[in-house]
Amino acid sequence: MDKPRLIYFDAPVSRGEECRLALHLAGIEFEDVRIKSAAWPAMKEQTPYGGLPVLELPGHAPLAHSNAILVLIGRRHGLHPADDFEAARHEGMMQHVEELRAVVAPTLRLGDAEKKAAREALVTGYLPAWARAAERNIHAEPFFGGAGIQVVDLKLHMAVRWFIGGKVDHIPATIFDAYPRLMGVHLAVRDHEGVKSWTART
Ligand SMILES: N[C@@H](CCC(=O)N[C@@H](CS)C(=O)NCC(=O)O)C(=O)O
Repeated sequence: MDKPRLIYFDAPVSRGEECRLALHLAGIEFEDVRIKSAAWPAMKEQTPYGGLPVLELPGHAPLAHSNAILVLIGRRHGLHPADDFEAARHEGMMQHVEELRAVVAPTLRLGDAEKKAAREALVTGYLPAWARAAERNIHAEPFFGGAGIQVVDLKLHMAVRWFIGGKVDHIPATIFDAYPRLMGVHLAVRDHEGVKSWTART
């Protein structure tokens, strides 16, 4: 291996896409390894924790868990705060996004009727509570930490984009409309030139 490899499923979404974006914004040339779903079961136990993404860096063991990957890239390439308290605050928000995914992911596997009930409950309960907590922890603009884009912003962007695309059944695309700071971060990332240049090539 002579350059970093980022291994994820063959889709521009979620934990994998936020890591690809971080590598791209960091200016790192990397091998974008995309795994077809059919190949995954045989690979699963070969990964550190049984999930993707995995980042392979020359001379190191494979690294898993999206937040660990993002923080490493961010620290090395100016996309994560140097101040340790501010860094921890960013990591808290990144964990907040992971908790959202952990709550919503099980509904992906439900049958139609159960999925509808579970998602409607999320719309009235968990999702607004999640967004309110995100909103009260965003103190700057346009990005979470102020003027510069950082890895936490990529994570917030991917989470918001997932829901407002209108493709998550039973969850209205307007779900985060009432949260201007959260939406502001999402829009600032969407419109960032480096992000657009990645999106344009995939
Ligand atoms: N905590 C891990 C979660 C990894 C994870 O669950 N990834 C999903 C894709 S986003 C996955 O690998 N799903 C397939 C599986 O669990 O078998 C992270 O942040 O990367």
